[in-house]
Amino acid sequence: MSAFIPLSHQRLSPTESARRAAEFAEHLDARRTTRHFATDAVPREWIELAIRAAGTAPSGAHQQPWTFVAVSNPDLKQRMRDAAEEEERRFYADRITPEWRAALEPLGTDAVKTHLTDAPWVVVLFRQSYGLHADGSRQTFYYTQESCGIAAGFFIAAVHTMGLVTLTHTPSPMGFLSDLLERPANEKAFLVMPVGYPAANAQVPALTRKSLADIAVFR
Ligand code: IYR
Repeated sequence: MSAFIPLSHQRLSPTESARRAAEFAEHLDARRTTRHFATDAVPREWIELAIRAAGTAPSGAHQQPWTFVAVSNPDLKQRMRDAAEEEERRFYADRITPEWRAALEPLGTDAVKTHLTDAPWVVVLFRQSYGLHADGSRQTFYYTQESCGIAAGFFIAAVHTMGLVTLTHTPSPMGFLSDLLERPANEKAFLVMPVGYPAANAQVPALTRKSLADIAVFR
């Protein structure tokens, strides 16, 4: 039985809630994913703060089943890029289906992953598929996919809020990241997120988002 404490909360005026709601939606609507990163440095403290923000995400049974590995070492980033590109070349040559190729076509993705070496930081989110008790036995973790998805969302929002960009990169398979980053067997690479400033000539696909009517149903 855990202890309970009073919730710290101050109710906003309806005007203030409405104002913040509109401002936040507009703020997130300005976020874009780009593949083009500047090589300019980003302080480690900013990455630490984005990870702190991500670590506030709700998680199944509050098990916080995530590990963020933040890589700035150029050699290590290069090795990650080499390994990712090797997998991606196989993906784009053989594993991709015609339907998948058509879906990716508007995004202009290919096996070349310059963002993994251009961005000053590459943050790899590992999902802890189970935990380890002090005696080394396994502890079941619940809803780890959902938990890590939410934490990734918080991280992405934090990066956007500090005026930086990130790209949700999912090399497949991602097993090479466990080896390169020396992660234990209970951790599975979940998402790769290069973080930095956009390149001066950064481009994004000319995409539109679904409208509210397309994504929401009210009953
Ligand atoms: N993992 C590949 C392919 C890829 C898949 C999806 I779904 C994307 O939205 C983008 C890319 C790659 O990283 O290129």
